[in-house]
Amino acid sequence: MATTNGTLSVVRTRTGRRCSHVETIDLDSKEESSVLVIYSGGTIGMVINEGGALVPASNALGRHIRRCPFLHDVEYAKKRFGDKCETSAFVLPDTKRARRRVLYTLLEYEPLLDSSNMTSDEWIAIAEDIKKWYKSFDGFVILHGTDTLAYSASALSFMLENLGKSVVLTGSQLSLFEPRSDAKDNFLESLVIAGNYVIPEVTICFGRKLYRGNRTTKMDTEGFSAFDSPNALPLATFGIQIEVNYRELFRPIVIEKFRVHSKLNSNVALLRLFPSITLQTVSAFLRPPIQGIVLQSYGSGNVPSNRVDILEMIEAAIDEGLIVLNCSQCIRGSVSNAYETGKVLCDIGVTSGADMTPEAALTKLSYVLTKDEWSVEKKREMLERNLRGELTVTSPTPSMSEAVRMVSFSAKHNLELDPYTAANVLFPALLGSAVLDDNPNRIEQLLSSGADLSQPNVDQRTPLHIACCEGKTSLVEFMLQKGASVHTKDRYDHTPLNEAVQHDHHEIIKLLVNCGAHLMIPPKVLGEKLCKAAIRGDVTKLKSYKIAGANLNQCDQSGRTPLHVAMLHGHKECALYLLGEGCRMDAEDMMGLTPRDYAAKAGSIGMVTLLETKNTLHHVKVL
Ligand code: ASN
Repeated sequence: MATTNGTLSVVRTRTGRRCSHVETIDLDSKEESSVLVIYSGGTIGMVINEGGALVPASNALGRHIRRCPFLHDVEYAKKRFGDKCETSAFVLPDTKRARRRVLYTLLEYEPLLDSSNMTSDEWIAIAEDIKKWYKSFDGFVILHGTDTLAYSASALSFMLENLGKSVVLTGSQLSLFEPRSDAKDNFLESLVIAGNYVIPEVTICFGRKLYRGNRTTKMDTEGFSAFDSPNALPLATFGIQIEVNYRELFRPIVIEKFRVHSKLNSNVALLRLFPSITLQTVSAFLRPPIQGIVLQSYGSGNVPSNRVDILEMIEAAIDEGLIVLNCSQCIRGSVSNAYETGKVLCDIGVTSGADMTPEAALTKLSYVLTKDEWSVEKKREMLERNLRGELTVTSPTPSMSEAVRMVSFSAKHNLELDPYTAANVLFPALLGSAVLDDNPNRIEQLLSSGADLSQPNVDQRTPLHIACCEGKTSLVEFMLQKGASVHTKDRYDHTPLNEAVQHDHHEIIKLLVNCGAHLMIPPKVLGEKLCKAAIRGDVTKLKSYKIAGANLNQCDQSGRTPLHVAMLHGHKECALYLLGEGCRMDAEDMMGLTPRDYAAKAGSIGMVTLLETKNTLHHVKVL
């Protein structure tokens, strides 16, 4: 089904369900960022049908956004995209307080769904699209109905493994087409977050707050503050300033690339206990094909311990390999073994769901059950483990002693600093100096005092930028294992990977790439950089780009590849390296000239011979 929404042209997929082609955005300014908006449905784009009920309207939201001055800056788009501005990417107006202008593309699904009609197939489709476009965009926003938003966010949080970029889900209580809609703020704030902050989590942006998706639940059918995360602080709040709670962010702490786990097990169920529940009801939940249930118990994880019939039935099912995950019916708090009525569950092998929401517990179960490489014991163990910040593990509360010391220092010296400003300004500086001193112990100390590796300094540089620039390989590894983000861009648009490439730290480049880092440079600009290196005959630099994932056949604005210019300037070693990496001798520049023509025109006989040597490639490999 073809739909056009600005930059989007659509191809039907195998399932016939969704769109699959998106134009990427080449950023040409350091002040811009790119966001892919996946539009799955929900009230945000609904209209009233003939029957008087709200239903999603296809091909309408994109057109409407183009006419909304608070969501699309026509003037900027005209300047930026010229004649193509009517179909170009959307441009978020200048929000003054956000650093980058957010350019975004809309990918509208077909059909659009009320989220009550969504299934795990849609979660998989969203996860696959994020995978497909992961390298092309700085962040992702998913427009979604509110009814099952918490389920989708929870499921995605598990499926998107080693996530390094912001994925923000949002929706609204009133349609964007309505004047009093909450959609405008929710959408706009989501775009600001996805385009300006690296919050490597699946989050929900709603009612001026950003929540961790798998901690969130829909609390209100009517209010604009429809969501809450009762057992976790919001990750950010939107006032005059956007206050990001950096210390609360969850980050992958392994050096592994982003990947998507696109399988979920549907043989799961939620069993909510109630007084006088019959054995037949319980038994219906424990029978095949069910493989796991979330048992919603009373209070802090209690069940009727006098119902031996039920307990024996549950125990028998567990012995057969069924997983029973215990969560509370209460909105706030955790299950525990405080009461005899709770301890009985532990005694019969029920797994503790700690303080997970039912949405998180169910989707985690569904995810864990598809990890075929794990035994049942391992699956139970992983369910109790904190995988994506979905449950609380008691860790020592970081003391603010360091920040307090800073404040007393500032008080003594008459500097006006409250503890938060002090922490925001001074911690990044102290971390930076610990990096320069190659001192992991001091970094560790600062982290336990409340510092955060993702908190940027005034130049938006993180400690990882500094370590990559200085070539501190073991510190880079150390910080990646502490969750440092590889995607943060500094004031000059440099990621840690750019720093490592610029300074030719090959081991660091490898580490970063293994942790999911990739070059975010428009192809022609990359071509210019490669040609510049080849003009200098700088093989080390070309190797740096190669390790970072660059295509060495990439041409510049004039169609010249690095091999063209290496030939032109007679850099033999460089030409040999490029040939060895499979660079093409027949690549033509804008005037139809090949590297061979360049060598001939430059009068470099040696280079022509080099190219003409029959066994050049073999020779190069040997070299
Ligand atoms: N029924 C709608 C949905 O979940 C509710 C909403 O989006 N506010 O799609």
